[in-house]
Amino acid sequence: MTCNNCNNCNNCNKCNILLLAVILLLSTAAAAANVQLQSKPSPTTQLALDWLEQGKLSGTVILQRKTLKGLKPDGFRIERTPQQTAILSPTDAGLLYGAAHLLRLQAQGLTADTLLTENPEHDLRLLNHWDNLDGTVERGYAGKSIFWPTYDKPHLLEYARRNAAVGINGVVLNNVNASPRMLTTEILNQAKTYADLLRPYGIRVYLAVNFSSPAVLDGLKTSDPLDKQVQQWWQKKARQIYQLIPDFGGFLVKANSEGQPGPMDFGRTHADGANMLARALRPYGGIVMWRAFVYSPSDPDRAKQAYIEFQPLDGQFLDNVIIQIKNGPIDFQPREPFSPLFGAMPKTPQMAELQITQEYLGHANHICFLAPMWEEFLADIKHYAHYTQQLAASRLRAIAGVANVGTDPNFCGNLMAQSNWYAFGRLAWNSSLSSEKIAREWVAQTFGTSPRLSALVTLMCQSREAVVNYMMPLGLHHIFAEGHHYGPQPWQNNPGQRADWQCVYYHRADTQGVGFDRTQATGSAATAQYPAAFGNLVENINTCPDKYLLWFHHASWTHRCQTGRPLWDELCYRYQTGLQQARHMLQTWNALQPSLPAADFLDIQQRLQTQVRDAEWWKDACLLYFQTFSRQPLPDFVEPPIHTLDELKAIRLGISNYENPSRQLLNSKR
Ligand code: GCV
Repeated sequence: MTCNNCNNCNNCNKCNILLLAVILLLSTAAAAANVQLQSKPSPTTQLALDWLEQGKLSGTVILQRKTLKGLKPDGFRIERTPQQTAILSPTDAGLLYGAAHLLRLQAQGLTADTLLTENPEHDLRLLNHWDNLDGTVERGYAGKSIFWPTYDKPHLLEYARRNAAVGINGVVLNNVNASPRMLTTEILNQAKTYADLLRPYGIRVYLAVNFSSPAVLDGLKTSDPLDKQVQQWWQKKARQIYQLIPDFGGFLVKANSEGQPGPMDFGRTHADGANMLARALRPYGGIVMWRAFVYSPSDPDRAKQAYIEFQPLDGQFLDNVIIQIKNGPIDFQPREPFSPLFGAMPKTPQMAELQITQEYLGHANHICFLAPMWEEFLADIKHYAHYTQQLAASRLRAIAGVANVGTDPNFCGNLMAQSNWYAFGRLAWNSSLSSEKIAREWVAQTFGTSPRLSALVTLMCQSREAVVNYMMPLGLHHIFAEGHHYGPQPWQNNPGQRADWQCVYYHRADTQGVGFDRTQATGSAATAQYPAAFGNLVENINTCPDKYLLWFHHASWTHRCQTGRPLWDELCYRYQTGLQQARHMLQTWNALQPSLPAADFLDIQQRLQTQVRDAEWWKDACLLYFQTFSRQPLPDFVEPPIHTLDELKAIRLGISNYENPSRQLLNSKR
């Protein structure tokens, strides 16, 4: 554990004295808003003091570094008496989080309990930036990279503040599709600049690395992890990094996935690759986050492949390796069951990877609050995969979110999307928080506490289900347009390409029914990878929740859903409901105009209008297409389609220009 004062010692004498000075100074004198400090506190405690002062927190607040039983390093205790409020924490970062907590309460018109203790559930709460060195952001909808090729200091510091305010304490600075150039001296020096700027906010930097770096950067004959020279190359690189960045967090690796190099290129395993990097980082306390997002065709069902590749490696990873797993077994769909890998590797630390950026949820055009999706996932892995117990016993407790941040002045492409960044941080701290509580907190801090704004909280909490309904209800998945993943293309079926890159592979519609049979009885047996309680539940079509029906079953068009409706009617009902929910969101927003800043109101209003048109598009495209298989009329409750299937099939959106002329059709007939 490094000391918080200099970040590179183990509580040396020098640092102990410094810490003592800060404690005395803060505990005897530091009423946040009105006390003159006689000597400098640490940069982190100074930030806490600044926040409290700027937040005009009423009364006297004392910050005190203190080790208390039951407090984790980043945890804090708040003790409130009529005279003063004390924030106590073993670390400066904990004091900062405590200050943020007080401000969060104040923004909601609340005061702290007389005694409250907060500990983070995950020690490492990380953002993953999919930022490329040329400034583009993979799946980014909020402008360019905030790191590459250059940065704007005020924007970066505000980004840091927002992270720290929700407890995010680590950032991976670059895309998992990593350029080997990331490890050049020039780029590492730039990473050092970011590490220095982010450090006061309690944020460490991490890098995504390309497994072929030794060969590509320095001409080694191989990047085989069992090769001595390769091992030495990584050791030397680690030494160089830690000389520049003493508190460097570690590496994130996407290996043997979607064309990225990895140990399997040399006949080695993921464990061989991860352990080689882990050995290089270990002397400095660094970790390796090794992604399990792999889908080599080891099985005809893509949903099974990561489990097949990783589960047998349980117990083979060194203790500074953690396996990073996307929440679902496919790829950040609007709704997926949890990945069966969770809980299936009891001897290996695991971390969840959530996607904050809305790759599959309407980019920055659709308003979709993601906390309900994450709440559902977290509840499921707690219930079925014993996540809480596993976390408690784990050597490394971490969680990551793929960032939705860019150079846009509002960071996230639109103001409402900031709520997802906020929600990720809050859930990383405490995964038991409800979506509703998080939404309430965010609304209060963003727009104030007018009682009318409770309608916005409701809108947010319902928005994810609306998106699922108009895009992919009942367990449908991956029927997006290829490439940019915006808009429907359930008919996509490119001859000669990988089967599992085609939409028809996922929905398997035919005249009998629709859905992917993943049962043991008749299908791919993906259900067998799950803990029995979940596997049995979804194996049986009569007990499988409707929300996962077509994920696990090829259900007949006449199958009676749990609502009592036959499948075709239910599908129609969901798409129609999704459209109505999108319209309702727009109406709710319109009614909130007096309570909202004008520019934000108009910007989100326009996006909601687009969202309604897109919901019509999804409904028409999917129902007309699936109707060619069900051969049944649209029930009366479904609005007649605005567009024909042929017209909708003709829409071709560019990968980077999805607002191109072919989209005009969606407006033209309204
Ligand atoms: C960073 C999906 C996305 C890719 C992403 C990949 C991953 O395939 O579409 O953009 O690449 O997941 O998570 O590695």
